[in-house]
Amino acid sequence: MALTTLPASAGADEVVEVIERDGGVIVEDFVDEPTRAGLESDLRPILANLGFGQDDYFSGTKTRRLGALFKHTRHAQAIARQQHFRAAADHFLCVPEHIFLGPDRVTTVPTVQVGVTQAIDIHPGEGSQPLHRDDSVWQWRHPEGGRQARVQVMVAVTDFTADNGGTLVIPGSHKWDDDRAPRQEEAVPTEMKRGSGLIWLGGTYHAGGNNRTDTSRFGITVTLDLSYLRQEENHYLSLTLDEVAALPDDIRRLIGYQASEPTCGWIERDGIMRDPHFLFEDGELGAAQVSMGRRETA
Ligand SMILES: O=C(O)CCC(=O)C(=O)O
Ligand SMILES: [Fe+2]
Repeated sequence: MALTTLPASAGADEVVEVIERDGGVIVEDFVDEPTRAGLESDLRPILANLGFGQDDYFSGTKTRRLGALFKHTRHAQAIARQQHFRAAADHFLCVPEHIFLGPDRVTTVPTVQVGVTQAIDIHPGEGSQPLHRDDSVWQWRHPEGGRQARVQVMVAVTDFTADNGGTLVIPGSHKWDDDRAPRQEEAVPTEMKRGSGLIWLGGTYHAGGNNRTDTSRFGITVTLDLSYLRQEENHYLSLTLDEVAALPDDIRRLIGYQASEPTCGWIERDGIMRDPHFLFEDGELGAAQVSMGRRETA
């Protein structure tokens, strides 16, 4: 079963309906050509100066990854604002819940925030990633009252094909519980023209694919996440970096300058997703890399 592709003229209802059913959908012309070309010309030169990933479990060894995209290109803004993406995030994430304040039943509606911005450039010879759910960063459980925590997009900067590592997706896997392991033969490749976007849920199993061609597959992923998946008090803005540096190591880590398995809280430096505590280790990058956790089964 291939993923459904909708034209850019599709309504929000159609996009939501297909995602409800399959866990993901491809939208053609997700960004216009000037935006796609701008993303490519702003980011390719930066990527070209980065090394490859350093682990064959997740990040790959023939893949270049760049984060902090709002710093590197103004065209990333168009992705975060794209209408189908936002409509899907509104539908799946901005779900009202009630709480009680004494006798008063009060409705709360979460907002969304950008969780990840990452350019992913898969070079020839890269193998496929293990199939995974990106909401694993919070150990999200399924079904969590049917709630989703993340709506994500992969924008094709180059064409995505079955041969060049087009994102593998298991349709319908957003409905699976946590005891079912994903199998490679259940996954279908995302085949889409450059400028298109694959929108999928944090609970949908997917993976970067194997690039068997001689050119790179360049995509940009942006996530919209539940805004409350963060610290209640915003220590990042309450203390300056100098004030944080003056704190003892254990307190610094406690207020957020530490990543959590698997891969939550990273900062990209030199193309590697790093545990942020390296920032305070005498300016040394160190070997700090986020960890996916320990493998229990082969
Ligand atoms: O590059 C891709 O197609 C997917 C990458 C991915 O799923 C990830 O790095 O979490
Ligand atoms: Fe992923």
